[in-house]
Amino acid sequence: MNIKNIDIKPFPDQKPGTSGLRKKVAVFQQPHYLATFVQSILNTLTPAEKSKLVIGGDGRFFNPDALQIICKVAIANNVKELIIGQHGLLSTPAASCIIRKYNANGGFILSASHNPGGPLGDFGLKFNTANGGPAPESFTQNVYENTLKINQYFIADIGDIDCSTIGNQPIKNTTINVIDPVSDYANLMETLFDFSTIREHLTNKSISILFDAMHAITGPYAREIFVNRLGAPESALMNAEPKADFGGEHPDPNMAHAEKLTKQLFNKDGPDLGAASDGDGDRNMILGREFYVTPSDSLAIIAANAHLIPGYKLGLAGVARSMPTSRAIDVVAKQLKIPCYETPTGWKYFGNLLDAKKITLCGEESFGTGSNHIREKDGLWAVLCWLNILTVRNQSVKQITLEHWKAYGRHYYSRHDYENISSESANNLVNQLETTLPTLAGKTFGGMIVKHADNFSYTDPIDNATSSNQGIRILFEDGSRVIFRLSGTGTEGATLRVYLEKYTTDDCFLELSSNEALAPLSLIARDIAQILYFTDRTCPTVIT
Ligand code: VG1
Ligand code: CO
Repeated sequence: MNIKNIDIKPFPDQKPGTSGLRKKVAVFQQPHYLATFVQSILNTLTPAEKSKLVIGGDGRFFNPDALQIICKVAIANNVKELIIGQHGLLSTPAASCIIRKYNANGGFILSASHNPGGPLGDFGLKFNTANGGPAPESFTQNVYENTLKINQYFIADIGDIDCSTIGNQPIKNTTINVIDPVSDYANLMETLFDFSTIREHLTNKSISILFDAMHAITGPYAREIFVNRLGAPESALMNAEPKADFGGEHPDPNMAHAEKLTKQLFNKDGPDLGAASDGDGDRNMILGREFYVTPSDSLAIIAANAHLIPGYKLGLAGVARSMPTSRAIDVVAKQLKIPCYETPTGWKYFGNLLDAKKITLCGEESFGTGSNHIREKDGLWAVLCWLNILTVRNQSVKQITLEHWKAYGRHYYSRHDYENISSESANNLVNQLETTLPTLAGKTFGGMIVKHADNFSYTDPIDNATSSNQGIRILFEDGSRVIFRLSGTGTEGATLRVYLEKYTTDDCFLELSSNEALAPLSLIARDIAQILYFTDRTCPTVIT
């Protein structure tokens, strides 16, 4: 077999963002673009670090072509074994599970997560390391530096590889091992949750669930777990056939995009639990009957009830949340007398804490929740946490949340996204905020006094790596917070995220809508950042 050495010029735009390299499909379709990036990743690994690699993706448009390119480049680079999800499919949490289970050195995840798919949509590639988690910033930086100077890549000159037949096949020095994408992950879930009790409740219909896979990767996983293993009816699944363009919809599990699911839950006869996951299966939205649980509250409630779940009954070593995530989890950690870490946005920052056994659970406000069972956030795992808690507590999602607020206080929370603004306006807005930061402490806005304002910087407690400029935060005397960050996952212009949080322990305010409770803070945020002036926007595009 021939190995071709292809001479190329570096692509200047291969800098990964919050979660891998994400671009419009057309960018990835340029000749040599993907192969060059894959070669840069392989150049950054030592021979021992690229002996066994996993490949799988969320099945979006370009997934099959990308799969072939990655395999052929890996074969040309003498990777000894490639473990591939059948048809090139693996949810992000399943990829993490498989890297860990088979002691692989890492893996390629083909996904742009919650971003739209199809020929005009987005594609992405992420590299995870041997712990099953997203590569740390230092590795990604080395890959990026390589992309700026790379001048050739290697590719096997062969026909397409069969990735649809389960089993092993040798190609040159590489063994191609095609595996079932679902069973290892489903087996792992069985070790963590009380499947027999959940099965009892689902089959005798004392609990009902409706899960929206949003035409994305979780469909087959949800069918195996909820229907085959837990006895829920097939009607418990919505949009469970993965489609390359996600049915033309936006596979982002929030009430705006999972509109039909939300409608069915906001109904007095609706199911007990409603849930949705994103394109690659790592996010989750939790709904109860006529009730929405914010992701930050969901994390806190799972932590407070973790002792009811078999996999966590021995207690939690500690917990962590990304900086913009609400501090509901901090209050639970305090009560449990366990540490609570605050990390920058992005799952990669939880990896060291999980590996060092400092934390057991962690999460982000962006519909991400997870634990030490893998090194990615995990949508179906979060749904199983709630199912397990519901069976033990015998209360509704709403009752459990209201009781949680009574016991711990409530963190009103909302994220306002201003999507697709020009990069120039976004940068000007952030620069202006930066210059005013030192002058803010002590000032009063709408009756609220600023206690502290800074740009968040994080030093990893395990390897001391420092990450600065991770989001502007303004903390008020009463414990409220306003945070501003620019998204690192978009592919068009810039997205400004404004995170609003206000805490109350006063019983008479507990059931206020978050819109009402956060309205004054929202005005203050708009004022301090001069959002209208810099962006010309009078309101956000998406509120979650
Ligand atoms: C967003 C979220 C962040 C999450 C990241 C990847 O990043 O805010 O919390 O970790 O997406 O999630 P950003 O930089 O756009 O705010 V996923 O499900 O897109 O891999
Ligand atoms: Co995702």
